[in-house]
Order: sequence, then structure tokens, then C-alpha cells
Amino acid sequence: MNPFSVTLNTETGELLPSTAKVERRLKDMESSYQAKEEEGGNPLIYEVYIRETSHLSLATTILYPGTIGNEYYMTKGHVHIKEAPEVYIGVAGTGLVLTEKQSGEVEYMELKKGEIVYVPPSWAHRAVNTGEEPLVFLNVYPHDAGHDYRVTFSATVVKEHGKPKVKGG
Ligand code: PAN
Ligand code: ZN
Repeated sequence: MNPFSVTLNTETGELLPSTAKVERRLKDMESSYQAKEEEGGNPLIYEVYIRETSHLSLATTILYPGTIGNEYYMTKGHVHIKEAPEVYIGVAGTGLVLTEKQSGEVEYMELKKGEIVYVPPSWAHRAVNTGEEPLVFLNVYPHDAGHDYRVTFSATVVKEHGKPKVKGG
């Protein structure tokens, strides 16, 4: 393949041109939250723009602000099927990257503009928006990493007295 460039809109998180776009609403990930579905609502939780190649994939996520019960909006989260690492580059907003090993080890790191988080292979990972603005971040990972969504996270990030608190793990 030839070298190429893509444009990241650092305000909206759009990555163009992209090869795929994913939207996830509450009904696509209800089991991720402890609270039951809110009445009548199926809010958009996040959008992902992906630029795939045959080597590395580039993806931006726009994770909207909000809570379901007392849990902040978060991505579904997964572990890579292959021994593949991943880099998170914070672009806008504020939040956390929650990482967890199947052995139960938990680590979390702040994500905001200028923060870069490295996730080694075999750590499950998800992002959580603890702010009032959309959390925008860029991920870089091997194109054939594979996503296993059957992971469970023992840590959760809740809003307590207006502030984020990591519980469990
Ligand atoms: C990210 C995620 C993205 C959406 O690009 O795919 O943030 O999260 P879910 O895939 O958990 O819905 C990544 O980790 N790629 O490997
Ligand atoms: Zn991943």
C-alpha cells in the first residue's frame, strides 16, 4: 500500500476519509450498565470512525457525556483476541481508560487532550467519559487485533456527589 494521511477534526472527532463508522446506543450495550434501561430512552452513547489498513487501524471515538443510573457513559470494552497492544491519544474532553486483566488486576488512567495511554496485550480496555463535554480520543492498534466483547469488568466508574469515583476492582 502507499502512504496516506487522514484528517482528524479535533473538535468533533471525525476522522475522514474513514472506511467504517460505528454507532452504539444504550440498547446495544445494556448489560454493560448496572441500572436497567431508562424509560423510553435509547440515547446515543458513542460513535467511532475507523480507517483500516492491512497493518495498523486508526480509530477515533466520540463518547458523549451522561450517566445511566449513577454510571458514566462508557464504551462497551473488549480484550484483543491476538496479543495486540493499543495506544489511546486524548484529543478533547476528560475521562478515564479502565484496563483489567482476566486475573482481576485493574489499572485506570486519566484521558484528556495531550494524555497518551498505552494498553499492553491481554488487558481488557474501555473508556469512560467523566466530564461534561464529549470525550474524543484516537486509537492505534494492529488491524488484526480482533475484539472479544465477552469480557466482564469488575471496576465501575460512578458519579458520587458530582464527582467520579472508581468502585470495585
Ligand atoms: C477502540 C474501540 C472504541 C469503541 O477503537 O473499539 O473505543 O469501543 P468498543 O470497541 O469497546 O465498543 C479500540 O479499543 N479498538 O481496538
Ligand atoms: Zn481495543
